[in-house]
Amino acid sequence: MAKELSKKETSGELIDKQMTVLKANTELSEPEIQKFYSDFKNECPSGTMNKEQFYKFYKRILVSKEKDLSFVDNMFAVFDQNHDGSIAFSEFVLTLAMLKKRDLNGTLNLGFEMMDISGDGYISYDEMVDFLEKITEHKQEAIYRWMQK
Ligand SMILES: [Ca+2]
Repeated sequence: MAKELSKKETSGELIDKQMTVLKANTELSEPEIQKFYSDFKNECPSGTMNKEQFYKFYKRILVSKEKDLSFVDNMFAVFDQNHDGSIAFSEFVLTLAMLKKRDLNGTLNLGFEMMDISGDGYISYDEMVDFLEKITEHKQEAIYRWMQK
């Protein structure tokens, strides 16, 4: 789905089909999506967000409190759902909506996608080690306690 949308998004405006998909899969209204789109186009005039732009976004929005930038690559892989190296508007909005939901399936999928940097559907030994190395001791303890419940 994201792959189909991203091809068309790079050149033009948000089309009806994209709006329908985004409205159906998020709790956003049409004016909210249009506002998101106009902000997105301001930040990313090309219509897609590259890693450098995502780094700035991540630093400003997602980790403004703890300043932990170790997960940028992992989060980029989560947003870049079709793994073409950039984040299309639909990928951006759908992933933010998924992050906001926070149900058990969403949390598990997020954890898996954060580790699966290559996006091949498997977590390699190197991906696992890389992920665990980025987790601070404090976070490891929190995960351990969560697993004990
Ligand atoms: Ca993409």
